[in-house]
Amino acid sequence: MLLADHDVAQFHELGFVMIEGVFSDGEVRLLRDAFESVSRSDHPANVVEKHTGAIRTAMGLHRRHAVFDRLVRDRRLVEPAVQLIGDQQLYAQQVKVNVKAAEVGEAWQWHYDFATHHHEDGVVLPLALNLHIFLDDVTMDNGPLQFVRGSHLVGAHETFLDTETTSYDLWCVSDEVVQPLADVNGVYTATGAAGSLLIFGDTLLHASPPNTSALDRRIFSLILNPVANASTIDRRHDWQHHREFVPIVASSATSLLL
Ligand SMILES: O=C(O)CCC(=O)C(=O)O
Repeated sequence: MLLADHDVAQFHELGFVMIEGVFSDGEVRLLRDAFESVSRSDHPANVVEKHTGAIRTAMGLHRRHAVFDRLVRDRRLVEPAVQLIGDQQLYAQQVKVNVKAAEVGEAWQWHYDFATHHHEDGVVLPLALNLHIFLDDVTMDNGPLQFVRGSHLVGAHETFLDTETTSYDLWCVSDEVVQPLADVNGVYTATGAAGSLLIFGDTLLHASPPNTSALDRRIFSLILNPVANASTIDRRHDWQHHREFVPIVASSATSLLL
């Protein structure tokens, strides 16, 4: 699946692109079931929220369930990534579902992914793409992602390591840095139906508020990075940054349903 020219243009201008209706209802059900199965296991890659113990994120999923192994090779993810990054061999750097459970799902602070990839994993260039599939309808109330439009064009923002706010350590950007840019460029809130595909780059400023609604908000996330730009530091768990730098080959299958 290739992106239309206007989607590619939007990605370069704003730093993200969203396409609704990419995965069918049946595929979304399959992915939710696979997630429910891995989330029940006692595994260190299931990270829980700081305040309630509800699951926050489940990582390393392509190594833990056959459906996610198929998904990381799905042409609807791999082909647009190659199109946007350029003709490079890509590996699966991180494979997870960020949950944000109804009423207890906590925030993700303002950050850009490359700050963590660089500081923690020694990745040299901000080339990775974060590809999301909505596993629930994402609304204004259940903790949608927010992006500062065009913030990927500004250059490196000053960062700090936040080990306090949530259970997941993250290199963050302060509100004092984000706010002036958000005032000028505007903020886009990524709402949409389950089955939507959202793609954003490594230097785009983003965050998401707590889930104050009665509806879960589960989002699958695959980060693809060029093999030539692989991590150089092995400090974090493998499930936080995989070190099997094997190029992903897009599958010829047109559906996840066998
Ligand atoms: O799931 C969320 O709300 C935030 C996810 C995020 O920030 C990320 O994938 O980098």
